Amino acid sequence: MQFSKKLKDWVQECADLCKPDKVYWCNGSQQEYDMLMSEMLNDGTMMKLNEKTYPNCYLHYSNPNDVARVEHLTFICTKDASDSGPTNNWKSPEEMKDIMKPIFDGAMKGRTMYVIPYIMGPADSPASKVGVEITDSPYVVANMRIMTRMGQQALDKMKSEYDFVAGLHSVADCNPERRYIAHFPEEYLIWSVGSGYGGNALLGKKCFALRIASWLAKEQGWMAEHMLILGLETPDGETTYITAALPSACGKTNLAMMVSALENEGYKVTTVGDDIAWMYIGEDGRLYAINPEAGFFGVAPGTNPKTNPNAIASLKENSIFTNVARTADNEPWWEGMTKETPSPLWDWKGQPYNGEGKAAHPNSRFTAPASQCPVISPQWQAPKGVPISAILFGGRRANTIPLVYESFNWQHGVFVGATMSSETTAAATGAVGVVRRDPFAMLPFCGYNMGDYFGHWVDMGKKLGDKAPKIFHINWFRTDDKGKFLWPGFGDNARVLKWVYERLNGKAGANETAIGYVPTADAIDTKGLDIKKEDLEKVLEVNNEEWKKEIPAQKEFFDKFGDKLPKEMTDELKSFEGRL
Ligand code: GTP
Ligand code: SPV
Ligand code: MN
Repeated sequence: MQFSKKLKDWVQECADLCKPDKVYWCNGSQQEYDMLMSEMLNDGTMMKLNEKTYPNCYLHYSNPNDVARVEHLTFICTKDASDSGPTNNWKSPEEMKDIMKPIFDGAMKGRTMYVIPYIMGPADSPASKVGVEITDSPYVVANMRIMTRMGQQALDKMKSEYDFVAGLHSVADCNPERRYIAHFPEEYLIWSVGSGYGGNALLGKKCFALRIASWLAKEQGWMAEHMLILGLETPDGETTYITAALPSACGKTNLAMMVSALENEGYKVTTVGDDIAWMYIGEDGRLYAINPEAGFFGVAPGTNPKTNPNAIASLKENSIFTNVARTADNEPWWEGMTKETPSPLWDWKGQPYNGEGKAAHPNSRFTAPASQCPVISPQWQAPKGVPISAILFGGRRANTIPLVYESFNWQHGVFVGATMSSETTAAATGAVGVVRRDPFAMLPFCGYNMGDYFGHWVDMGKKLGDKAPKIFHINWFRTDDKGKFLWPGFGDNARVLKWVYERLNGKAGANETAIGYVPTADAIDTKGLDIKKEDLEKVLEVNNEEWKKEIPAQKEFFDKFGDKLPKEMTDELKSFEGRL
């Protein structure tokens, strides 16, 4: 078969370059997982956590120089620089490979090369796609087993696929000076070297399911987005599906599985996905979404039985913890898990914690099977996906942006997405808390020219016509003068979802403002919520003077794209200025 020849040749090519001691083809079985874990326990890569309270759970400390995505070392290597665009790092494929080949050369000597066939998406979904990752990290293999459908089922699916996305990964010497995450979308190829961490190393996630997939999606007329997918059950017994794009560490996992504060009114949330959505236009002309992943790679700090009980339930067994702290009972711990810091405690570097700094790394994570989430949607593996009625964009902004607003129409919604901004977080290396443009929460993940991406969004709206989902914007993070969050967030965000749902059905009250439709204070259900009237007004406030200050940054950002910026976006910016 032609296909299996391509796979075999590529694996051989990688082995010739990386020179591993042996090549191992992963089948994804429990037995294989247990074998890898016992090897990692022996060599210190993993620690076993408390078998009684955290059965089959393990803890891994990554290299302290390797704890987050590295955006400055991430490249989109297209033949033509303009296809990568002004928001991505670019090198030609030849130059990038010339830089990386010497690092891969012999990098797996003394190690095993694992070949991981995997599916992104439910095995029987026509929207799913196959990938193969080659890695020298058993930690990556173990995480990929939770995050994807891995092993034989992928090889089986490949037989009917025209191609697969190939990803070569080596931790090599884990040197930040010799670390690159490179994408060659024209070849459906990923090369990642020098990091063993999360989004840099689990190549199915950001590298394939967002960067390469967004390229494919543009070519093929679908969408690959950094979005959660949730089902909102409403008092009439129906479920409305909503996606939301929020930048890294800005609340997707939490929103996707929240315990609704309005559960006794009949509003309940179920989870389809917490990080990535692949969306396509279905036979009925509506937009459908599948979750390409099979697990959660969630932010640990801040997760506790109050903020996110469903995450806590999901990670209680069969999970891997990365860079969290550890208690005397061999249980994982992180800031925000309990009020009191346990003592004694060992920090994420394995040192006794003396109360200075953070015990868990701010970007410490849990890897948990999605099937363990108590509110996983009965539809989460539906081959067809779920029909989307609303799309939310959001960011982490201390000022200016109200709790929620609705865009005037699809094109205006695309403008809202294109001008998104957020404070940076610990999910990527670099300064934290700096406001930057993060269009569609895709700044670090768009695999092609972001100007063309805006155009693709405009086009999708034209295709969807009156069946297009309504577009909203949310911000849980507005603060008062003292820096305290004005909105309680978490389960109380259900109050915002209720408003969104009512807007879809033409029921809820709103004021028309320069930025869009903003709820009237009495349109947000505050039953049982202890919030001061002035805080609610403040969190919903639209101050045109503050918004005028956003315009120069939006213009400057748009100017980067030159003639790649769709005219629709220039028009929207002009009308926005006019309204202000
Ligand atoms: P990635 O996995 O990096 O893509 O992140 P994410 O968007 O899934 O973010 P996540 O839900 O893990 O939340 C990140 C941090 O924000 C955690 O520390 C949460 O506790 C916190 N957070 C989430 N939702 C809220 C909210 O409604 N209010 C406040 N104040 N904090 C929140
Ligand atoms: C993110 O940073 O958006 C994540 C974590 O979801 S990682 O897989 O490391 O990209
Ligand atoms: Mn993410």
